[in-house]
Amino acid sequence: MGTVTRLLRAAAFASALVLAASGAAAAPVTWRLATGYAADTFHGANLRQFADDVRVATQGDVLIELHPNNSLVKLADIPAGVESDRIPAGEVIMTALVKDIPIAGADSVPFIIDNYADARTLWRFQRPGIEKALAARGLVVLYAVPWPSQGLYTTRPIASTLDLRGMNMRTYNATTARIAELIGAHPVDVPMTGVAQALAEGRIDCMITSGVTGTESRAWEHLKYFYDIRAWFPKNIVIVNKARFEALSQAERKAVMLAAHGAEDRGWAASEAASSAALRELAAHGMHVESPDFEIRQDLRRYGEKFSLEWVRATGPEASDILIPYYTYLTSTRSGGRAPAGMH
Ligand code: PCA
Repeated sequence: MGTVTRLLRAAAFASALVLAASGAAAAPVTWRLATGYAADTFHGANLRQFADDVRVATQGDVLIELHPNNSLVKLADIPAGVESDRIPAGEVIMTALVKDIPIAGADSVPFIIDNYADARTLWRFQRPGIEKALAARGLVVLYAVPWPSQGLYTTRPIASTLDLRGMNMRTYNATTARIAELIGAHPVDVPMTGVAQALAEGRIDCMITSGVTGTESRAWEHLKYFYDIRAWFPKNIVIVNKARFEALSQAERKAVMLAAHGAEDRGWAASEAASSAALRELAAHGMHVESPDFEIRQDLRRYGEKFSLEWVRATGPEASDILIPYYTYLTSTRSGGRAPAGMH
């Protein structure tokens, strides 16, 4: 090798080192983010905005590539996928974590939340435990945003939950399946992205989900009644593999977390706005949108209490670590509150 070639090589190597050290030549980091939900739901729009904010704040150094609709991995497999780093990031409904992290189930304890402010209070007390449990599995929490409150859809009017016995009830996780079972309905597991088709095929005659999901699935084509029972406010949580997160520079981590805070605030407001718009849309399509009458409420409460008790027992002291401060806060800020079973 000639001296000139050798010199040129040395110079190229030296400049590569300088570039690498300055970070100028570093390729952008791309996180694929899998979600089991549609891109055009308010959660999807919020995620897009979050990805955009991260890109802008890191000057294109951190890119989040969205894979909606269960297209990359199915919803149920997302937590394990992110844990094993098969996919760097994901969005799941928090109750999907309940088998490994029982306190995630606080999200579907029925009838303990009246409104978005209560839901946010619950999240405040639930978050430290969720963060800790996820950190132990190598996961970092970015943000969580609730679906609107869950209402009851039926093909025909119901006078009590006895009328739900034997109906095919659409469920979306172990929690909703247990509720169907308690009520005496047949659980039919259908992911959100399959609800419209299941309705069209007449495979379900009732379901508990938000006005938003009913609207997006054109529920009115098969279901005629919507009872605004406000059963619970399940949250979607966005997580990232911890090693991936820690591989970012300190400034990038800060930028991601800042964008995540923004996404959380924006998402809660979007959820609330989408909730009222959805109920108006259900009614505009001829659905009977009703508040449940006293008997149905009493009935549902009984099942709700049974479910809460099961959850409190299965979860142990960690359940009280969330629910006691939650109720203490609620009762200190207003008279009453909705006390769950097992916490009286
Ligand atoms: N929509 C999702 C989860 C809760 C909701 O409102 C679904 O029905 O699967």
